[in-house]
Amino acid sequence: MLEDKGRMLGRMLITGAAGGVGTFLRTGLAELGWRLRCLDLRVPDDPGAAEWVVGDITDPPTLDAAMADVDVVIHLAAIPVEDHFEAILHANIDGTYRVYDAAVRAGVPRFLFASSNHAVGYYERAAFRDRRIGMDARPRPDTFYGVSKVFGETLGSFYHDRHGLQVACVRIGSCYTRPRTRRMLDTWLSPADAVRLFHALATAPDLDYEIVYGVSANRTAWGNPDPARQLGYEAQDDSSVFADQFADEPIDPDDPEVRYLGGDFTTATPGSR
Ligand code: 15L
Repeated sequence: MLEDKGRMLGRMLITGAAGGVGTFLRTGLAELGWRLRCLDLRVPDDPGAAEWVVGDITDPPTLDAAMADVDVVIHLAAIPVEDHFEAILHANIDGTYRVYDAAVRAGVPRFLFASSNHAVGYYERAAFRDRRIGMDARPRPDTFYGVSKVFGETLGSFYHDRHGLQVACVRIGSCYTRPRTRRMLDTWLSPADAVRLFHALATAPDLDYEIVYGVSANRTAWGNPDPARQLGYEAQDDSSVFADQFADEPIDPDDPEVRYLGGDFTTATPGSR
């Protein structure tokens, strides 16, 4: 075990570790000294130094094997966009339940759930020009995908209250190497800040249950940064450095990408993304 600010780093399970965010996190967290166990449907071409478990999160024996001697779970595995409700129900709702349940049965103390900005995607952007949206705002999911993320946040609250699981739910914005759209200037989470954020949440000395926004220090961010900051996250990157590349784009206030926090997810239909 390695020590980080007085807290011992142990074994971390990352579900969905072969995906985009999973790849950013497993690369950066390994460099910080975490002993990683990665779970996904396949081993990627760049497996790194991690131990890999190949299987489906809805398979109990796979999960039981993956949870052995784990100190922190980062649950990323999910359908990452809108889809038919039956598919979302299987992967994102039943799958998330099974991962939480396996973690509690295995005695894992801490659980970091990858929620999404789409848990509040139907709020209008204009309402948050001069103020930040906090955790007290009721969820307004913009898709069945967003509903599944609200479910995961709520299930985490239940598992915290019933079983004492330490839970942080991260409403991840847009985690890519750079913003891909103008809207992402608000929601960008740089890969390096994603590593900083999840490392902070994994090592925070006092975590009960919290919902935090997963974004970089973007000048136009709309989520309240305080809960994540109080858990030790200090974002270092800012999407403003990319703003010029979108400067010539017309801004149509009726465009869902402009009007809503969740952008064009508000008009997404299964398979449209
Ligand atoms: C998400 O939660 C999606 O999984 C990701 O693909 C992006 O669409 C992101 O939201 C976003 O809002 O940019």
